[in-house]
Amino acid sequence: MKLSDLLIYDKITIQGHDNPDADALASAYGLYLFFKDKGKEVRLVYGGRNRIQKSNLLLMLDLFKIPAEYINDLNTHFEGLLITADCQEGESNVTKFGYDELAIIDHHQPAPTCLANPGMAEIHSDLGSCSTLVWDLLNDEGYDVNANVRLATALYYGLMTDTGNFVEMKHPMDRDMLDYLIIDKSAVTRMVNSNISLDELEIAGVALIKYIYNAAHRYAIVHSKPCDPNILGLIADFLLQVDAIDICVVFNDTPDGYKFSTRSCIKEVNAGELIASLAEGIGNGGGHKDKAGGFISKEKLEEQHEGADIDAYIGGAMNNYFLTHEVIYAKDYDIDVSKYKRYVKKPIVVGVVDPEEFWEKGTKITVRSLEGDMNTVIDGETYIMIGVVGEVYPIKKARLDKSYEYVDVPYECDVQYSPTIINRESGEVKELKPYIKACRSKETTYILARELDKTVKIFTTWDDQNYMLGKVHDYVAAREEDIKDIYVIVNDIFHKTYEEVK
Ligand SMILES: [Mn+2]
Repeated sequence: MKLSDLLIYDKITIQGHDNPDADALASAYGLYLFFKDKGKEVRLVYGGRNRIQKSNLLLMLDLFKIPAEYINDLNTHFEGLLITADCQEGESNVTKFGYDELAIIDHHQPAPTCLANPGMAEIHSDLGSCSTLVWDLLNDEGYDVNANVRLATALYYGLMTDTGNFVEMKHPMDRDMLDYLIIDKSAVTRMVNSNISLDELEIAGVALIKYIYNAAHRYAIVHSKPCDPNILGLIADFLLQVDAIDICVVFNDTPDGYKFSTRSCIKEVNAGELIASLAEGIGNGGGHKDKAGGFISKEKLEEQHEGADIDAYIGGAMNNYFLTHEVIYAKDYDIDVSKYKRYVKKPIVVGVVDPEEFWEKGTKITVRSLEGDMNTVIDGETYIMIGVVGEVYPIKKARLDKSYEYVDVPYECDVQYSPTIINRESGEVKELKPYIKACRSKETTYILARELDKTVKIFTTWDDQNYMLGKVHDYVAAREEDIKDIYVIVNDIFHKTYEEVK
């Protein structure tokens, strides 16, 4: 669905969820301004038991002139189109009003109760905020949010509060928006300094004394009462400063599930990987190695772990996480060769880009892909390689020339987010795709590998600070010439790239 598809309606109402947070207000406001600009009769509304009371949100409404109306008459009927923003009509945190037509713009999990027909919904649950989604939809319409500093700052604040001050962002588009926005910093500072209400101070205080502690693995779990998502991050940051706590998992109830913040200060546990693992198959999670966030859907938890309440599930999943993860430090580890088979690399086609085609030597660049950001400098030596599943990594020119040859076939790779290259000095962004050349390995590479029957974390000989995660059915591999060079190859890449030597 595009926003311009909705221009057939003359009367448009945008509804945020009850008890709206900064992201609901910002994303609804972006939509409000767009349709207002197109000459539509627009309203921005929310329902629920209470009017907005939190001081940062009242300040936000005032600073950015957001015309949010509180509607408590349940018989209200909105003529024309109703758009629910940062929420889905049909869910319990969305007051039911009347409407003629319905559209949905949201970044939560698609709810089974969602009433919109698919052609009238944009739901992207991998985005950090609904503000990001609205920014993207506005971009597609050629609507520049930076032309209005109030809107740009509101969207920034929406992403900021939904991702624990940006540390829990997990999609490259969130970063794209953050790089793009030109904001009023003093407005953000004012809102940040009226962030916690007295009620929330109490919620955080109660949460902190009700922790569950595991002494063997030095982690704490906290199930907080419902509060703003950014309060979870504050609780988690505080817990991590305790000397006996290395890892913490903090969560609370939302209408459709549970929102999480995780923290870790030890290299053996990556906070982003931990929450992704806890939420696997029943939600999503990601972020950084020290701070991350995620979500578990109530519906899916019930479906896949029948009868489990969230506390029992998290307790069990944390226990399991530490029991089933083996840590390997490659430099002190000898593989048991008898358990490994010999494989040879297939002559597969990968993509390569010379960054000097974009900017001159010495330019600091970021290559952004679905997997995250890779920072490097254009030095005439380092090229960018794009692997079989769209993964991006640097390769030295000497190694490229020695091991690969260019081939005259079109480079094809189907990925959900097309990798971009960003000039960190000028901010200019370009898509990598048109510049990718196909090349093929010309060496015969042999490895020893075995399929994993349990999860491993490998600290390789070239990076002893960050582990590579190998899950069940992935492969642990060692180069035949140097069997200390141990690493993980994920299952689908392994089967596309290697074949057994019989
Ligand atoms: Mn949101």
